[in-house]
Amino acid sequence: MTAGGLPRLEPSTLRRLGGAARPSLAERPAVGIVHLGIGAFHRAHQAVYTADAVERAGGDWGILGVAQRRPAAVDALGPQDGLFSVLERGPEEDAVTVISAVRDVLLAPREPDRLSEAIADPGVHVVTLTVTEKAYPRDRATGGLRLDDLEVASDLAGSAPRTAIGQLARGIALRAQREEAGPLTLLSCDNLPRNGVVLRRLVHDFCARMNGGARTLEWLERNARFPSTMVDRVVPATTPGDREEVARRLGLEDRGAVVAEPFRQWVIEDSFAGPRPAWEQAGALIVPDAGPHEAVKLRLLNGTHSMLAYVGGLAGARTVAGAWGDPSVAAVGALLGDDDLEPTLPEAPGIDIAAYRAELGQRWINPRIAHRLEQIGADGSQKLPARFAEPARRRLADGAPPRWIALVMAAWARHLGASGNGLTVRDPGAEPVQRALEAAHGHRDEAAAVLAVLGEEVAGSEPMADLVVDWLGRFDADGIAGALKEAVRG
Ligand code: CS2
Repeated sequence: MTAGGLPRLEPSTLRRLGGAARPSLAERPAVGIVHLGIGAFHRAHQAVYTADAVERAGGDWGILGVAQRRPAAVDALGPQDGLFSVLERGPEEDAVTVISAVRDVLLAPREPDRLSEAIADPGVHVVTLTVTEKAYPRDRATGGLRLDDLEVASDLAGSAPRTAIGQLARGIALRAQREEAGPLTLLSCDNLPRNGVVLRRLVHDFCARMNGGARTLEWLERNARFPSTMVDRVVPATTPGDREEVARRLGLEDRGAVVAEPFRQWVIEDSFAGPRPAWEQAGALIVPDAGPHEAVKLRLLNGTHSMLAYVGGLAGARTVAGAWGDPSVAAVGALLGDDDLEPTLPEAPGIDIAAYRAELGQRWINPRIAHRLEQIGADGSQKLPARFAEPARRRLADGAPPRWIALVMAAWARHLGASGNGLTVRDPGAEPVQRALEAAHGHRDEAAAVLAVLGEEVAGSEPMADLVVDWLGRFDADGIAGALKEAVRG
């Protein structure tokens, strides 16, 4: 029994329940996947696909979920034998499903050896990752591993690894010593363009510099694959109210519950080193090239999300639904898509962009999903380049400076600056930008400070800087609401 008087969700209590929410626990699969970053997104996305795939096609595809830093997920899921529920909030009604795909959990810094052993285990064929953008320590100029990152340096020096890249390299080094272990697929599920290519480069760079890494590198070349993927599902942070709702529906307390919208999508490049779950039977698309899907989603969904966070936040909204409900902000969203993002998309055969955008609008106004702008606004220093660097470069090259991307960057400057926009700043990577903003004399310096994250080409562009300066001037003269109204009218 828990403090609230309800028994905790775990196999024996779940067995007593009836109803559709109950998964079969008769033959839970053995671990075949190691997942780095067992946060809410993984639980509501890949774990759901994997549970569905196993239910339909079988296979030992249980998940060992690894928490990277904080013990919260391990403390929640450990006593529940990996069970947790997904509370799906549709526009009109909710549904709750218990997912049994997670077989075990561990906290990486507490059990580094167990993590390496798991990556080297012959029964494991796939490692998936949702570690967020900032866990890919890339040099902005070269795209290679950032050697000046203190955690990377400490991992390379042989300490218990703190970075995801160091953890992978250590596990792979062990696997390379084991004849029987077989090939391995490493699947990044983070919101980065060409996430598989990025992950491959970082793991290779790390192994090349690691003590005795030559053999591991050779093994990697022959035995590892890094498919790129596009993942999509809105997963707002779980609130106490959500947990109460789950408790009411299950009659059990679930400390690992997550909330999600009904929509979910997963596009995976068909480049696996060995066996994989039948994810396509759970609705995943397995394609030769995930690039077009990735670009469409990262720009139109995530890019517009960042606009809603900074511009909507400045206009006083606190959730996606609230920001999208503000006519000026929604008009900016439409213009950003029309003028600055859509023209930069690659050929995307089979994707109906107009229908995709219309569906995004429907997802965003779902009033029962309280997707907080603060959550989206975190880590802008990592997210903005992934979402806007390429479109901004392309628009500038086409002689069509991207006015709405410039607006987002100006709003980001206000978010990070002394006056803020009312949303808490959570972005360790933004320190250099914040320092530059503090030292700024005027709008031109502010523009240079924020544009730096979009890379040299964009930061060095005069027309781009002019646009950001223009927006900052309008904010000062007309206030955000006035500036937006005026701009969308024209
Ligand atoms: C969001 C994403 O927090 C953010 O930056 O843009 O987490 C977004 O909700 C997901 O990518 C949707 O799939």
